[in-house]
Amino acid sequence: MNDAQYSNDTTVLRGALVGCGFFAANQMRAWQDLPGAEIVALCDRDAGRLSAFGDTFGIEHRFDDIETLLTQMAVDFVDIAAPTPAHEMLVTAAARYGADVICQKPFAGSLETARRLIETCRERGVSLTVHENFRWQHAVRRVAELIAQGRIGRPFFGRISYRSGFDVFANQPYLADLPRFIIQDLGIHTLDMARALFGDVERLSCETGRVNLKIRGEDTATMMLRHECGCVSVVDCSYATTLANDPFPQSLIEVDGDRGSLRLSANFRLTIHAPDGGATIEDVTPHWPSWSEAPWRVIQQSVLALQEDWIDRCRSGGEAPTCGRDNFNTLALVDAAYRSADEEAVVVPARWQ
Ligand code: NAD
Ligand code: 89V
Repeated sequence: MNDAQYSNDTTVLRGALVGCGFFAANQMRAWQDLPGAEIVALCDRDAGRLSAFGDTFGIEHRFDDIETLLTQMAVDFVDIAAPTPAHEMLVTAAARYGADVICQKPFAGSLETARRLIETCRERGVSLTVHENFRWQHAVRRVAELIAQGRIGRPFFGRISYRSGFDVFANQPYLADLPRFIIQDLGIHTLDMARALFGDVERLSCETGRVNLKIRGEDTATMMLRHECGCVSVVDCSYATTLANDPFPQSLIEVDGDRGSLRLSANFRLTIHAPDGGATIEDVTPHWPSWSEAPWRVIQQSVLALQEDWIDRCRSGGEAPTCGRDNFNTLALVDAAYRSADEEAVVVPARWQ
């Protein structure tokens, strides 16, 4: 659909949710909270999951394949919560039927595929939004807002730190088998936050490690980014860190500017340090969705915020901040991080142009 078809329109957008696994429940609950959109059909290749999900959320129209769904149901958008290997086929099918696309991260398995999907959606006149939710966390948005307002002057250093020992493999067992794990699954979010706060990246270096020998991929990564604005950031993530008060799944943020600094701590206290030595503490605890539950609340809040913004932009004609073209540059940082670790070199990431 093009933007003009939605503008000044208060009809409820009709969507299909594809993939009824672990994470889809968050997207589904968020849609149910939002009056501007309704999920009218579900699709999953796994009959058991499809049936359980449909019953839980009261969705009658259920399909085991996207083509049949799109032939039989008129939908404005397709929300894809299936894993990355299925994305190319699903995005292409949705675009072919003229439906706007929301797609989970990583939205493509390679930069080449990402380019192809962006072009396909453009040619078909449908929007492509990546469901990159971490930058939609309330506390992260407040940090971004303070930086944009110039509250700490020009940022010259940033740190986005995600360290945890939480057993992510319990809910998402497939993560243990990924040859590339933490950067591709989690670092993609923290790298995207670095871009949201400090802009695009000129060069990047990365060191990885595997502490948990029961999994295939790396579970620690430490990345250093030189942003175009001159700011240098350290983006570090670990699933091998033992902590008494594990902040999972929060990211802790530090930003130093030439007129002050910011510190976001795990208890949702954001401290703004001023040049005169004073400090102001803001409580940036989000308003939690009614259906959210520990420890997933920060993620669930960000899912709701992303989807709410997506509906607003459909109405106003704007493009989502995490549209395909924007997210290409985040995907390029993931690609650059692995290249840097493999080649033991500083890497210049690809860039959408
Ligand atoms: P999952 O394995 O629990 O669920 C995926 C579902 O997709 C399964 O039920 C599977 O049968 C179905 N599926 C696969 N191929 C399909 C196809 N061609 N057509 C229809 N259904 C198909 O996985 P998950 O943990 O829910 O992850 C799904 C996606 O969400 C991944 O891309 C993952 O990276 C992402 N994710 C994002 C976040 C976040 O915070 N943004 C968190 C967790 C997972
Ligand atoms: O966001 C994600 O993709 C999840 C988690 C936060 C658990 O790593 O896999």
